[in-house]
Amino acid sequence: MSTLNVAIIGHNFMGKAHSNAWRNAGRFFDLPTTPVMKLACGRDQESLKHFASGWGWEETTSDWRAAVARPDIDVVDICTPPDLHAEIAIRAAENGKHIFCEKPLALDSTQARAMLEAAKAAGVTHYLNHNYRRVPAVALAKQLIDEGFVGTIYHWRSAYLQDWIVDPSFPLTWHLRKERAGSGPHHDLNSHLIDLARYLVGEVRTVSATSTTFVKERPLPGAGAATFSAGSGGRGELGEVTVDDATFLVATFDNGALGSFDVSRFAPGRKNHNTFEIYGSDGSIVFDLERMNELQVFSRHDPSHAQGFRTIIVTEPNHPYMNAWWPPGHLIGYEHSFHHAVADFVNAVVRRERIRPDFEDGLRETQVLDAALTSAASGNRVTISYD
Ligand code: SOE
Repeated sequence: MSTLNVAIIGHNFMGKAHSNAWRNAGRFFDLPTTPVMKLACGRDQESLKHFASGWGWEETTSDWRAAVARPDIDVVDICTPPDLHAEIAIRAAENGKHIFCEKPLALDSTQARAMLEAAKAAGVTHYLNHNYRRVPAVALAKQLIDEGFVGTIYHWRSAYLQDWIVDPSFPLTWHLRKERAGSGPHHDLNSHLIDLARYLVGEVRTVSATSTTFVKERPLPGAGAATFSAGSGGRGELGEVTVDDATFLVATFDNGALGSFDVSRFAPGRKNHNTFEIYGSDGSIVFDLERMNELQVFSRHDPSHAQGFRTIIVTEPNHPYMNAWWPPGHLIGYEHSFHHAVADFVNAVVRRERIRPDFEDGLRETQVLDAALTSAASGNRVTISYD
């Protein structure tokens, strides 16, 4: 397989981040085959053609069903809002395409299970792009945990806070409608935290969640309403917000640890504040995406007069992924985690190996998301039975 022809569906923020990675990952990582940016698919033809020419996609189409059926396409990259993920992924699998899908996997567990079953039946590679697993500092945290640095894990404390929706004049985009997004920051951001918790701590067994919606009506979006900036651009009419604006949950893990997950897009000053703290019998690890090249660690085995949190600058060549980039101290950014995902995905496709997180991880993550929604609605703690 000398090339992998890629079709991307969706061309906004994630479309750009993925395009950058498809175009450049092979320049920094020795890939066993060359990804070809073959086909870009979207609804707005003018912006699609601008996107395709800017990023180097060879062709464009408005027909995703035809795109995923083309015999010359090997990989389908799904960058649409979550409500389209299931139909596209299942159709792509049925056509024998490998699938690179943005998070969250699906609107609910029923969709997630159907996606997993279709991908397994087709024998294709299926990847769920929780890119933060592939931030070097996060991958180093995993390495340290596996080496026993923290020992038995007692606590997982996490938060994912942003502020781009706090302005009541922000329009009613798809992110604020349940039928499009599944939920608000719960699907958007807790999906990331749950994936990181599963990666670093283990399976979640029970959840107790509380949600609220602060702004219950918003201006309907005008044409091309900006996704992440305030200002309505709307037509003056108001529409109902049908998702949470914030969800806080407490969880227990199979390994006995206790966890907390706080997500909100109403936290002024928090721009992309994805943070976790892990406390164990032997030590602690703390990560903050807004300082993504750093990892804070504490070891109880340091000499007592020298104990304290210390900062690791995660840019050494022996740190995960970093030997592909720059000399120590030369920091990398958000976009590099997508390069790492594309490189690992291409290797998994060629080697016919599982890449994590995949749709099975996505199903379990969605079962946690669903359980939390059930808990928030009932006020009761919910136990998850992964069947
Ligand atoms: C918006 O909350 C968003 O773009 C998420 O959808 C992404 O998954 C996250 O990485 C950055 O913020």
